[in-house]
Amino acid sequence: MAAPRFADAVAKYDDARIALFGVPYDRTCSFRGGSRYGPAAIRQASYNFETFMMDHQRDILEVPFADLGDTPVFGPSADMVTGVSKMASDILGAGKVPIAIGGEHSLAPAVVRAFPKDVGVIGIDAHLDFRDSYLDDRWSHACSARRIADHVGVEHVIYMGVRSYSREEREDLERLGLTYVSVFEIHERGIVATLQRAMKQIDRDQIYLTIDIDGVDPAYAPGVGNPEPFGIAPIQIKRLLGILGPSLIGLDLNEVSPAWDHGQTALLAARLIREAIMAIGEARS
Ligand SMILES: [Mn+2]
Repeated sequence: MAAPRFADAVAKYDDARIALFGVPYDRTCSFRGGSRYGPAAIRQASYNFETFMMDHQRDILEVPFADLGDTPVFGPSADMVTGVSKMASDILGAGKVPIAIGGEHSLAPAVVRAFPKDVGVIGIDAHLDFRDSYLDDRWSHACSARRIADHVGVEHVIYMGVRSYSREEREDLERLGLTYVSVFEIHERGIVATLQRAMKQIDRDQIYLTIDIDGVDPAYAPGVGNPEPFGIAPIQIKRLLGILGPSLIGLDLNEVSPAWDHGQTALLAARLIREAIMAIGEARS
């Protein structure tokens, strides 16, 4: 069954300021699979919400955005990266902000590669994703931060909400100079102070955001491939989006895995995408 387009994505492409697209790809997943069904579940969940957004006192229809549907199905991860980069490049070339809906986290470096190298990248993730390769695949979802760092430089990417990495990743981050914000620091100091530290650290005016929904606590977002306790709360990501709005040049939201969900993870993902659309729209109105 074909998924409907994302709710309120009624703008014609030429008129849209933001363009959504789905990446139903999960072939590098090593634990709980199924994020290829994420885009459809998120689109369906998006119909839960009012077009008028009380907290913004605005209607989301004031921000023209389009849904381009899903990318084709890809086999090898390198093919996915090429296809997704091309899609994002076309959207950027048309002067629009891309929002990619996953699918697994391997799509994030593919989108980032469509941008110039002088952008900064903030990630939300339970995991550092800093392996150079995983299961013989350099484009694995376990390598997202590493491949992003290849493009923008290791000093211009920072993942927030981290509470898991391997011994090898720890050695590599120290050797190569990657920084991150642990979830424990966010719980101690709050999302605003830690985001300010992250923005100062990456020192870029234009910021791309990659949200792995497993950065959120599994109590709120159980429908993920690799759940990790002690996560951040949804309202903290809303706050982060509001602060990042004026700097946001694109984003993705990934790793929603509907088979492990009772619907709440897809709902949260849809709401966060709507929040991002409002944050981008308000910053540029
Ligand atoms: Mn993750």
